[in-house]
Amino acid sequence: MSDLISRGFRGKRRPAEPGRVPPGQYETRDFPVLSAGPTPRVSLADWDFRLTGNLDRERRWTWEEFRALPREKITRDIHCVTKWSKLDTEWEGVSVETLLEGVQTSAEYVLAFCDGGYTTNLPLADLADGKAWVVDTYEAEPLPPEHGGPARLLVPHLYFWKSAKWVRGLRLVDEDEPGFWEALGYHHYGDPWREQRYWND
Ligand SMILES: Nc1nc2c(c(=O)[nH]1)N[C@H]1C(S)=C(S)[C@@H](COP(=O)(O)O)O[C@H]1N2
Ligand SMILES: [Mo]
Repeated sequence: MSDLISRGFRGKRRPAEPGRVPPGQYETRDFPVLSAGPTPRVSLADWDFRLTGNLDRERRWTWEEFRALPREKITRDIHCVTKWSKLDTEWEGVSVETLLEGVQTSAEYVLAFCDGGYTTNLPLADLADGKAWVVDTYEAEPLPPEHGGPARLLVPHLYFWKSAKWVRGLRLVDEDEPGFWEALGYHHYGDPWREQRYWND
């Protein structure tokens, strides 16, 4: 009897807590790979991270300099516009707030740029107040290349296409300009709780 109960219990997937998954999303335990092109490869010796555009002076970190910055552990839910959500994903990296320390700018928007040419646009305020990170570690392991390693942006409060893989820097800009998917019809902001999937949502 107890055998039966425990077998049944083990086999059953615990449904997501109500309110945890935004409208129109379902929970997955997998980690799907969604890339618009091939996985770019860059050696860590050639890797750097830059802040460019409208700011007092450009900033640049080599891989070693980036790794020496103050780091945070982050546990967040992520939501892909193709409707999967993954709960309690675990990352480590540097908050964008840390990277922006001391930066003087009048820019209100950012275009994140990546190896491979992908871009995505965000309001600077969404990156600046401690809810976005450049992460290099997933579940305590180096971020796998297909998921954006060596480093990706993590902006979990927006749809996951804003979390640019293979990110190499942020361009601070005065005018919002669409990134790769935004130019192809995805919403410029992308709040999953308001289902901002496409231009007119
Ligand atoms: N550089 C780059 N970043 C990207 C993408 C991409 O094609 N290229 N795809 C985006 C989309 S649409 C999603 S849903 C997530 C997927 O991340 P994953 O492959 O780690 O699940 O990465 C986002 N970041
Ligand atoms: Mo996506």
